[in-house]
Amino acid sequence: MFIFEILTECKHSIVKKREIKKLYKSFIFEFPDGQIKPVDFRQIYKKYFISGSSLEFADHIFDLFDQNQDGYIDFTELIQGLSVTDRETPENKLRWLFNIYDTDHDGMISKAEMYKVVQSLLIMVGSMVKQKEQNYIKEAVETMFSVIDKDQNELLSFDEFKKHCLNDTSTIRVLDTSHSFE
Ligand SMILES: [Ca+2]
Ligand SMILES: [Ca+2]
Ligand SMILES: [Ca+2]
Repeated sequence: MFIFEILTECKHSIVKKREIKKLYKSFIFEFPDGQIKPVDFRQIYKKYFISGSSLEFADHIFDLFDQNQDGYIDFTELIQGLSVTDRETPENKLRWLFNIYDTDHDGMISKAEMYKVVQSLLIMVGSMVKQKEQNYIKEAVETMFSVIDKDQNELLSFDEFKKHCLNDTSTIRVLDTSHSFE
């Protein structure tokens, strides 16, 4: 089974040791040298993301996964990147999550960025996004901004984001599709 399909299956729970072994087997089967290259990642992206959506986003996600910046995603980085383990501190996790949403790296999350990323992540974990859900995402983004954006400048700073997420884990459940904060 394709590794992203397995990850979709376990997206609602933190992956157990036994499941990690299973994931590792599929990972090695698909990537025998233990590394995902940017070109592989683009192919995964094309298969799982909306057709016609920008490949820049694939490269952005690739960079975030490639924590040691060696140009490859190894198994550990993949698992950590998909937030299916709970080893990291909340602060690190939030920073990672924040960086996913801040696609232009300007230190702020705009509504457009949040909308685009929520949509892309839903598709990455295997949900089809239908028109009805697109409206739902738009509403969810509006609601999130009305609560999180304290100074109402239509942008979320890391500070606003962190303060809110540490107090309200339901936001994390929406933003982090792996539900790993439960
Ligand atoms: Ca790496
Ligand atoms: Ca930004
Ligand atoms: Ca703000």
